[in-house]
Amino acid sequence: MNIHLFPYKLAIVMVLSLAMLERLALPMQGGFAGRELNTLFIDWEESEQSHAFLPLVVRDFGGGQPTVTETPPVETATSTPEPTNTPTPTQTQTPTTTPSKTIVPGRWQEVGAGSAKGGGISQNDGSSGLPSLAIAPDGTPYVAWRDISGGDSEIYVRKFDGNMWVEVGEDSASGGGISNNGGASWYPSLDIAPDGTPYVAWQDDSNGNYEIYIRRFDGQAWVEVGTGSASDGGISNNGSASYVPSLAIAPNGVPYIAWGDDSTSDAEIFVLRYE
Ligand SMILES: [Ca+2]
Ligand SMILES: [Ca+2]
Ligand SMILES: [Ca+2]
Repeated sequence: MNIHLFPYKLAIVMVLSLAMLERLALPMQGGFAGRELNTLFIDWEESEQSHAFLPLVVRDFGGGQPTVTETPPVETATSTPEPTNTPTPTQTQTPTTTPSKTIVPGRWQEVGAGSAKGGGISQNDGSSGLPSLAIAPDGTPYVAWRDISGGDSEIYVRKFDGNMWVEVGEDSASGGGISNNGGASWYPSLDIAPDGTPYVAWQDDSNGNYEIYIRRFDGQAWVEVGTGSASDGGISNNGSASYVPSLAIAPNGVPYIAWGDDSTSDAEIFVLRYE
């Protein structure tokens, strides 16, 4: 406890803590109101808290009721350090590549722009139809179809290179295509061997009746699979109509072909494989 002597007559300006003000206000108002004082004794306890927030107190004890004016607390105990280093924003990097198209899972998506609208992947003026699709071991999709853009019906092939549908060898999807003959070439069936080699079988009437033809792409051109597999009697080689082949290649690379054949009056299913 400390005791301080202050010779004031009209007003006392003190810096006190809010706690001390409360302690002093009541006894001073009750004991000294209306009296002139030359001396005022004020007691308070020193504490760290009393210096933390110091209200300004003006009190008049000269002849009337004391008045009290208080200003908002001012924090004086600590100072806020000024930041020494203001971080400088780094240069914003502008993307240089166009974001890829957003893929929404659970929906059928185009395989390359326009693969399922407008000119599709055939992109020609002739009638295009009867597609057959297979996926290579590396994921590359191949499509074969029948097309009359070359004047008579031919077999065309394209594959998707990850960006667009391209020909597989020269003119595989223009002119005479991979059939390239004067007969009606129809109903292609496409499959991919385990080594990535595409094979296409189809029915063709270049021999005067429909036969089953087949070619494979050797990396340079579409070549026959065995002598005469895509000319004359083909692999069916009979006088009856042989049509709508179904091609599949075994895991060991052996191609199998089934087709319908009018060898009897009620038609039959034939199968061959190449070894
Ligand atoms: Ca077309
Ligand atoms: Ca043809
Ligand atoms: Ca035939």
